[in-house]
Amino acid sequence: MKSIQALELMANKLRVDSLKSTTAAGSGHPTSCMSCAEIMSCLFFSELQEEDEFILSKGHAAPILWAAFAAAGYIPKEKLETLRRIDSVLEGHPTPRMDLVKVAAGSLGQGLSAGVGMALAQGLRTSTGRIYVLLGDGECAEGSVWEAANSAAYYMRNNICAIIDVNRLGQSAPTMHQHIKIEQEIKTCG
Ligand SMILES: Cc1ncc(C[n+]2csc(CCOP(=O)(O)OP(=O)(O)O)c2C)c(N)n1
Repeated sequence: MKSIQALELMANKLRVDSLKSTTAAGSGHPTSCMSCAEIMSCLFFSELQEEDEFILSKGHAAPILWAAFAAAGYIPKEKLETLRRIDSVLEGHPTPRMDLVKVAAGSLGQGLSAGVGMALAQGLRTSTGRIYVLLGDGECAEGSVWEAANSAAYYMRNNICAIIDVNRLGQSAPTMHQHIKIEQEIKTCG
């Protein structure tokens, strides 16, 4: 496990690499990468084990997933510059065209459902691996997220971990709850 300081440095490296690749591509969602840099750094360089799986449900943040794979040594760093090129497997959203990706993501609200399926399959294989799913807070407005959460609870899977990047923003406006504390919200609603 790396030190907190090393994880902080790694988060910033992932930010820089995401900015560089989206700048080279001339498109993408760099700010969605910026807000989840610490989460990605801690997952990839402290938490994930050999048998674990990771699903980037907020798939538009793919540049930081590619940056994490490069930093972990799975793909050459130079390849990051090929983001979104027609002949590159580093697409704007993750797809299994890139062999480290198991689940296509980008249509928001679907990653947790896929993760629950994978968690059930891990259980059948008696694997000790866990499934980690990273969602956006705007994405959580999708009802399918909560149906998946209910399924996970129903089947009592304890090998799935959903992480929400609460950056307060959706695509074009703040999210419904932003950073407001629940108690405050209840008070406002009377
Ligand atoms: C089903 C679906 N609807 C709409 C979109 C378009 N879209 C792309 S990013 C985005 C905002 C996502 O916000 P959030 O989940 O909070 O992620 P952030 O980028 O803030 O981390 C939307 C609506 C989509 N990709 N999928």
